[in-house]
Amino acid sequence: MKQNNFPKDFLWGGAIAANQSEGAWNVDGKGLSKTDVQSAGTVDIPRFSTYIDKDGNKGKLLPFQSLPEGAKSAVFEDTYYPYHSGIDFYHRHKEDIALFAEMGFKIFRMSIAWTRIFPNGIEKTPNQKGLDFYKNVFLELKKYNIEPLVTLSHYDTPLYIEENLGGWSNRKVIDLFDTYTETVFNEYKGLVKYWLTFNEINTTVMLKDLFLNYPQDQIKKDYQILHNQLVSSARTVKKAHEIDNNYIVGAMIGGGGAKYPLTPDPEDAFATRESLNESIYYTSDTMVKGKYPFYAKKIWNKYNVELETKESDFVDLKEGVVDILTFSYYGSGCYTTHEIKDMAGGNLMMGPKNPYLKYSEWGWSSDALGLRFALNEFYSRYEIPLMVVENGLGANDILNDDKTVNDPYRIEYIKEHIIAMSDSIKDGVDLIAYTPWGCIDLVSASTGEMKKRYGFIYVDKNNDGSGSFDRYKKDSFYWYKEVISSNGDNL
Ligand code: BGP
Repeated sequence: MKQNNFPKDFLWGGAIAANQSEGAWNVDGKGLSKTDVQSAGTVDIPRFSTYIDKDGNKGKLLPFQSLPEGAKSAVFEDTYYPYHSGIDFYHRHKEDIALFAEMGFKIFRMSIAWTRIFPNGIEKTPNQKGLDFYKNVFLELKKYNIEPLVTLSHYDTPLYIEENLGGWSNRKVIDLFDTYTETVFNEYKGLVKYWLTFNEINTTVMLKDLFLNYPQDQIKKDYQILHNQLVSSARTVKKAHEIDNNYIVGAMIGGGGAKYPLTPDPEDAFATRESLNESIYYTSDTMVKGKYPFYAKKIWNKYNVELETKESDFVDLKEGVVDILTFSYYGSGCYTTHEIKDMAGGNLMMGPKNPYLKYSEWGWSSDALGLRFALNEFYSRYEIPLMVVENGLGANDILNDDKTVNDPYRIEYIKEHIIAMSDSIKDGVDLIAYTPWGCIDLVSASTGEMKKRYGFIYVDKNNDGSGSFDRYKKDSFYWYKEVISSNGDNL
């Protein structure tokens, strides 16, 4: 008997991103992405980017810091860069896709590295080997009837653009991104149906909450960066529809969308609402409704933001509204106006610790009901199809001597979230897909570690880059396979 609410055509799958999985960082004409100069870190030690200053001294930058005058990004021989080898998806994708097919995936979220197609982001003609690589991946997926869901930009802007043009704060990058997206939309017509523009596009304006002493000037710049990306995203949606009206293009919002007041103090409730407006809805409202929300002005005033805009931007925003809304959800956050002792972080959030929730080894909360909360919030606001395109538990799995991995904690986590999604569908939410993050172990984005594993498939690679890179099925592999084949009945 059917126990859940998933529709027959529900898209079960998994998600990865180019920079965290492909490796082959300088192979077949690929240029450097800004993530290629990022070191490894830990939960306590932040990752940094490496450079040489104008006097030849080595230097390190935190994510929001800019290169000093005259400095150049550089790859150091004595530094380990975890993305350079990733999990070698570049060479092993056939084996990996076969494993996804064995689990019964209907959809697979991945991203294209802009630098494989246009190595510096500025060229006029694309790099054929880069185009061929993704074509082969899409063909391989097609073989198993797995629908690709392709993110066009997953935190990996070409390094050339970052260094020489000032990155996304420069409006010229909008045109360069147009060239890249138009190229891939034409190239992969018939092979791809679902596209996402920028991964966790709202991240830029959330950084200020993650680092102490975040520079005020940088906050203004962050709103400009986001504006340029929102315009770029809207133009991308328009272009996609012009090239193929079967293309479905989505927004991808990070940070979960579930945040609670820590106390019943009305001040806390209101401040929480304001915080959600700033971090999540400012971005998603603009992408879904085609214009900045009424409270945008208040936010700009708060941070003294004066956006550099063109009239055509507002036309683009209006005409380039997304078809679907997708988001990442790992756990919920709290907000308070009172003084707090216990802080907690996790996927772009930093705030008071919730005494009712469990926290992972990396300090991320686990809150399945929060997913139902977020799904209901997003759907009641927009009433367009939703996808949960990232979710999962990062844990330090152990590969047993017999090459098995017992990960009941992951099964438990995903199971609770599947129940929450099923309940949301019953609530009336039009949820069409679920792609848990890191369906195969990959390099962590926040810490650069390998041991923060999310996969149903174990990859034999260690934090320092050693290992055979061989793949092994975890217990959760067999469990998820059964979930998919029963369309969510057998949990
Ligand atoms: C999201 C990113 C992903 C991913 C995930 C998990 O913010 O879109 O790229 O890595 O978080 O984070 P982490 O890898 O830091 O555990």
